[in-house]
Amino acid sequence: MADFRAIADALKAGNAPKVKEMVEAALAEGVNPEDILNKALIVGMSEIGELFKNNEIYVPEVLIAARAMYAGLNILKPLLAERDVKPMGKVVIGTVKGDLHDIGKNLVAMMLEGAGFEVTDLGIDVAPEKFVDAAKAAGPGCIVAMSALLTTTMPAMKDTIEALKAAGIRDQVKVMVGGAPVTQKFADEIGADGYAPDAASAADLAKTFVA
Ligand code: B1M
Repeated sequence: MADFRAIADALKAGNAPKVKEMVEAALAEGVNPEDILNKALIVGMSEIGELFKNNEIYVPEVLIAARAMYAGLNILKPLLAERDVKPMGKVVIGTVKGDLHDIGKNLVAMMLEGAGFEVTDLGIDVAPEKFVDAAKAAGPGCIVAMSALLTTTMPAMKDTIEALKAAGIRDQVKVMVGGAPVTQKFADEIGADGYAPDAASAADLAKTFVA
């Protein structure tokens, strides 16, 4: 009988080989891949998010846990695609134009993926038009997630929202922003739909957009 709790705990301990082994064993037993995703990987990753949010663990532990999550997720992905299991929602994420910082953005992308979202990571130095093209490709209802670490690149978030408006798709997407210099006040000023101070809160916020 698959032990979802044990898989979640191995993920939290960052034990990628163990996660891989237990996911494979669960599949061999005939356990539904969706159950492994929802009851083991997402549970473990969301507990990691809480610990990180409460400063009980730090970036290295999150990265190690995320690596263990991917060890399981990479096995499940093709099976979930075959079964046409719908993701929680779609997110296009990137660090805005002019900005090369990606450690925080990568953590946010990992937490979103760990929460069951299909994430398209556009990388760093992402121009507004590139966000627009990716949002069009992801389709209505997707989330556009932008990260900025420099005060000088924060205006690119507003530029991207303006580009979404100019493309006629602003009302079809949700926009969330974050990064060390970004605040709720700034998010409100530029007309974003939401702001999150950390990666775990970003996943929580994204869930509210698709609820
Ligand atoms: Co740069 N850098 N940097 N840097 N760098 C800062 C940001 C800085 C505060 C350092 C300082 O002066 N004290 C400063 C910015 C000052 C300002 O604008 N106010 C700065 C500067 C000035 C620069 C350069 C201009 C330096 C130079 O060349 N003169 C240059 C700019 C390059 C460019 O982007 N065009 C530069 C370059 C670099 C490196 C390339 C060397 C490197 C980046 C490597 C990389 O990312 N691959 C780097 C680094 C590492 C930093 C610091 C040291 C660390 C940033 C980081 O990764 N933090 C940083 C100083 C600091 O913060 N102590 C600094 C860890 C990460 C987990 O946190 O990214 O905040 P963070 O992400 C958090 C939250 O903010 C949130 O969740 C994450 C996890 O909880 N979050 C979101 C992030 N995105 C989100 C999106 C969301 C929601 C939440 O929704 C979509």
